[in-house]
Amino acid sequence: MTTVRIEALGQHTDTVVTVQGWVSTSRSSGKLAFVVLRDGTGLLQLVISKRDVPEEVWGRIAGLTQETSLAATGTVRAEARAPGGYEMHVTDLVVIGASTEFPIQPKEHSTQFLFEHRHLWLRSRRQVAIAKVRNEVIKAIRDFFYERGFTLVDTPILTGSIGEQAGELFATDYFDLGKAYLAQTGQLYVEAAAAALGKVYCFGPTFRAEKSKTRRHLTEFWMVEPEVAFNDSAANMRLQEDFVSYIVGRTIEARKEELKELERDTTPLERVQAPFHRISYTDAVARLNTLGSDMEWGKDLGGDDETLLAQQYDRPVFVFNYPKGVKAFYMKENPDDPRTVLNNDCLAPEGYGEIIGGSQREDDYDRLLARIHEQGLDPKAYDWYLDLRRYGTFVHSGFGLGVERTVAWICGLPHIRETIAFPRQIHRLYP
Ligand code: NSS
Repeated sequence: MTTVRIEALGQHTDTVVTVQGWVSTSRSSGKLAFVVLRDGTGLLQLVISKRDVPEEVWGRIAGLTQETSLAATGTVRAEARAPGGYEMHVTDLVVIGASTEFPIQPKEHSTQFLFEHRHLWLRSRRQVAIAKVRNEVIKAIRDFFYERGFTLVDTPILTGSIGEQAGELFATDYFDLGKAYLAQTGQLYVEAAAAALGKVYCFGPTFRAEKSKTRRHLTEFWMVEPEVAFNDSAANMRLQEDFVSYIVGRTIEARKEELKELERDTTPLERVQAPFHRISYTDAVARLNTLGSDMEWGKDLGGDDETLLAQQYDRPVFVFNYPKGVKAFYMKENPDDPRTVLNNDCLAPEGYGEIIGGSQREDDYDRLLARIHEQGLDPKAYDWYLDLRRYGTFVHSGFGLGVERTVAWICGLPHIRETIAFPRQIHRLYP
């Protein structure tokens, strides 16, 4: 007997096949039973008629509770009204694994309860849809860079004290060498690789011991970080708008079903096309003040300010050239206004806030060293990084896009914790 996945049933109509999966719902009238089966590739309605199956098979119907795993054999027919578009008229059915009192029932559960049962919650239709959107976003990211001749460079997760902000590091003992830290970013390493390969990116998990309990923060998240030799800040923003438009375009095209399952109105996503809006930090502060915010020049934009500003635009907006004081040491000083740096954030519309942080890098040895001192960092730890300015320094820029924030925005989810299978938050390390 041929065993097939539900997604492939279209090639097996009017033939007898076996499918395996888990019971989503089941109901029986005493003579006729309907079971909706789920195998991760789709849904299939099983129709079991008492008179068409041996008595022992009919005897199993009562045990087909939610999430029971089973194998069913029968003839497949197209049936437009059935979930998934096909129906199987069952001639044999074997229970693989019973499931009594599955903890997640088709009713309201608290968020706390659902995250405690995340390993089971993943099976729900919404969670499956989110996982598939995430998979598409990641594939789009890799394709975008591959098509444009970028080389993927895998950067270390165990690092010396190198990163964004000293206070937000996870540390672990590292043999005779003292502490190792989980990477907050791969950026400094891809800067080195950019001098070898021209256009590079890294893509992996990054870690921040931030005590931020917001809907936009995880302690472990995935970030993709391209770095391009000879790109200045303006070219960096052009790359970002092409990149984000590509990801969104691909996902709304390829994941229509999943976005429908998530009840995402894709109209605002269809507008996500280059060019994006651009506003300088200084103008943004003035704009925010006219909108009623008490934002002061010199401070970083908070989540509320980002939301308020982004609401003024119909597509993503770049806020560029922030004050030096609120940004990382490696950003290049703005020659036209040394109080600021040549950087940008990209704010997503509809209240989703910052999805990208990027900048042109300080390529001047002396200025970079001065910034390292100013920020109280240990110059010895950055000696290799300074080498990039000693040996053939070059204008270069790059950025980091957070995968979870991007997926939350595309799916229309209020919180990023559902965008990753097993989210790590300050108060959650299990399952
Ligand atoms: O801190 S960033 O703004 N920038 C960097 O790490 C640079 N080293 C990137 C680069 O230029 N190569 O983080 C970049 C993005 C940010 O816009 C968010 O989308 C995401 O990473 N991000 C986060 N996502 C989830 N949780 C947390 N805690 C988080 N922090 C940043």
